[in-house]
Amino acid sequence: MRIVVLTGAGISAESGVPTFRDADGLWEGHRVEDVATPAAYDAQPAVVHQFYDARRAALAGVEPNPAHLALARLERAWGDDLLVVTQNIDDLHERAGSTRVLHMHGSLRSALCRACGSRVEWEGDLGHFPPCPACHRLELRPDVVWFGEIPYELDRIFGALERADLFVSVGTSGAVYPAAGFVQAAAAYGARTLELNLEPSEGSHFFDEARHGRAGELVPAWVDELLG
Ligand code: BJW
Repeated sequence: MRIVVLTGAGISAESGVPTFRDADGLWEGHRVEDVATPAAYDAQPAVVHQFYDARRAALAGVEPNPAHLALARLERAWGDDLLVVTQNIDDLHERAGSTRVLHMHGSLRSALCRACGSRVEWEGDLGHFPPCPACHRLELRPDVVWFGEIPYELDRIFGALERADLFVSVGTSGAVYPAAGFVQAAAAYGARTLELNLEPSEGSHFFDEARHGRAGELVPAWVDELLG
């Protein structure tokens, strides 16, 4: 059985990473249009860098939770027939031990050069406009996908959805496309679909089955079920 798991901010919530749209979410303190569009970056690069530099620094203080660890455990048992597609830019799946992870909205652990297009591994801040290691221009921006930009890895993701027997969505509101449409794509290709989320997502009715509760409990229980 080939499985694709889509994860969103809700899977990292119990690690202490704020979600986007919950009451205490990340964008309560930031207007989305101030930080999550290329136009906003052009207008106020220092403000946008400060926001992402703070989120990158905060990664040092958080750990994978039982939901990340359960998906890594599943990968050890399931091998190449499991793919995790995450909308998250944190690195908690990798730190839990998952290796088959696609970051469709980019990563805090890399920087993108607007001059030469290089994606380079990055640990520290970007707000002081450091030179690109490849072309030396001062054009490094956060390597994240903002509204109006094309997400990463779509060919591989849709290829995996086409082959999937089971599609599972964890901790995402279903508010942002194209990820919000993956459930319909997977179903059209013939996969069974399962939602694991704190509450019904915007697309909950598209799933064959939905279980509602905390990812830290639902995901380990689902993995236990699969592994028998
Ligand atoms: C728990 C929990 C716990 C809490 N346990 N659960 C009109 C109609 C349709 C589409 C569009 C439209 N107008 C524009 C568009 C396209 C646009 C879009 O979707 N806009 C919508 C607002 C309508 N999309 C784009 O622009 C995308 N690009 C694109 O479409 O390119 C064109 C194209 C694509 C493909 C083919 C051809 C053309 C790009 C989208 C980029 C999104 N970027 C962001 C920021 C990334 C950087 C950063 O992190 O700052 O990505 S936005 C933000 O939302 C972030 C997230 O990855 C994304 C999704 O959020 P997520 O993960 O779902 O989080 P929340 O907070 O929304 O939900 C958390 C859930 O967890 C909740 O349900 C909670 O209940 C739950 N939860 N605790 C379990 N403990």
